[in-house]
Amino acid sequence: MLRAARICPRLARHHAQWRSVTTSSSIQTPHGHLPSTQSPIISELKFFNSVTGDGTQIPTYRVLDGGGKPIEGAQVPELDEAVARRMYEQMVQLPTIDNLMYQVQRQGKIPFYMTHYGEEATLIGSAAALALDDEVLAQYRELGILLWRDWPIDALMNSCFGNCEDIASKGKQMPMHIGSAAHHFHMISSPLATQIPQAAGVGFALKRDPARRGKNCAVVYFGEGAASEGDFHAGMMFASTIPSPTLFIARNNGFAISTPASEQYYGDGIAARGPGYGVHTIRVDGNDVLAMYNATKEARRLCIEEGRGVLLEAMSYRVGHHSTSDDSFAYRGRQEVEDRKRLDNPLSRFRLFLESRGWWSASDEEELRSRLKKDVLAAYRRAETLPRPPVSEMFDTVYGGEEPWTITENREELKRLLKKYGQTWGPWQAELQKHKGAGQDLMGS
Ligand SMILES: Cc1ncc(C[n+]2csc(CCOP(=O)(O)OP(=O)(O)O)c2C)c(N)n1
Ligand SMILES: [Mg+2]
Repeated sequence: MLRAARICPRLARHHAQWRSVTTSSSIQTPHGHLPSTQSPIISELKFFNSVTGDGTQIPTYRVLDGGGKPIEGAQVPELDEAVARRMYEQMVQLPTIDNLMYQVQRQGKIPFYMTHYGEEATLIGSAAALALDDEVLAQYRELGILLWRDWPIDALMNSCFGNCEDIASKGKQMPMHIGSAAHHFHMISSPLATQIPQAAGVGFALKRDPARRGKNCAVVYFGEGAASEGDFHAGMMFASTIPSPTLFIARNNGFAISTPASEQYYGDGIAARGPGYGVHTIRVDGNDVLAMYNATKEARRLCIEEGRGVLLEAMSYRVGHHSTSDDSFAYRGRQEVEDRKRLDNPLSRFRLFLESRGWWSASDEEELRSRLKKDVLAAYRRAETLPRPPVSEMFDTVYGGEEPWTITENREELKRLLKKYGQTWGPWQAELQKHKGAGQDLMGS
């Protein structure tokens, strides 16, 4: 009473109205008198801090053990031999490309590269479970998805070198900022997590499109570090409140450059956040390609059938440095990395499984490795010798539609400078020779 007497008249009026509504016999709420929740009423004063109910961590779904044997009760997916072999081949292709491109960057031939070591199963297991025309919005460490969709290695090399055959960006993007509209893989952009709310929008667009509704979903990949951005929450919120078939795949590889995952969250990883948004959620052993395959397939089914978001957290370990701009031994021990590689290697786990089925042999392995090496090397050599795009290309297709005046001014300015210095100043002369047309497309016009 005392308290009621102290509150302002407007609030007192509100309280009186509220009392009359909640005591009215016409209101039938099954759980008492709380208008915005179906929550049961209890008398025990109790806080909670776990989504499992009993305080334990969210479990991790797994099919194969470390020796490639199905664990008790696990459902092995019905993959035929050809698909299973292709999955393994694609997994091996990733480190083959990474080994070469890392060296190529070290030789100064490309400015940047990012490896996928340790995440081969996360990438190929999920890629194989998606439809080829599901819309993928990725972060930057997801080359495996595009390769699974038959994006040629030549295309990757051309984009790393930014040469005249780099179809997607004509040399405008950094290496590993890949994309291909034909492969339903949206162009990577550097600012972390921007792809997450965009994916919820793409999912919504799919839902509105009669030709794709119930057929496709949007799939967004992001690291556990990116999940600390506000955009993660915005994306989850969109997909949950404006329901859209959006599959969120968090690659929890333990690091965001030098920040360990333990400093990225205090709760139970990324998966614990899903139920907060009313989103179906699963945590998966990301080093187990069959677990990733099964979980992604089911997540995709849920997404499409219910037209709602689903969250999958793939647990793995980033074996490589963050990128060629990073030396991870400045913040983690060499031994830790060696131990992880030895104890839980996604490639050898799957290879042992294939061998146990009689689907793989030592000679298959030898043949594969030498074939992949040859193919990757050939693509690299081709890309390295191709010239850069004509200089004027850098201003084209930056924006769709009408060209903004800033681009027009930039082009005119460069034309003026090239005319002044392009044929007399050594460094510019040398740079121009690397471009198709040696700058004549601008200087001559
Ligand atoms: C908004 C924004 N902040 C910071 C960066 C710099 N940055 C690039 S990658 C990265 C770490 C991301 O880690 P994670 O999301 O876990 O992905 P991983 O590299 O482990 O695959 C950071 C901080 C950025 N690109 N964008
Ligand atoms: Mg990470």
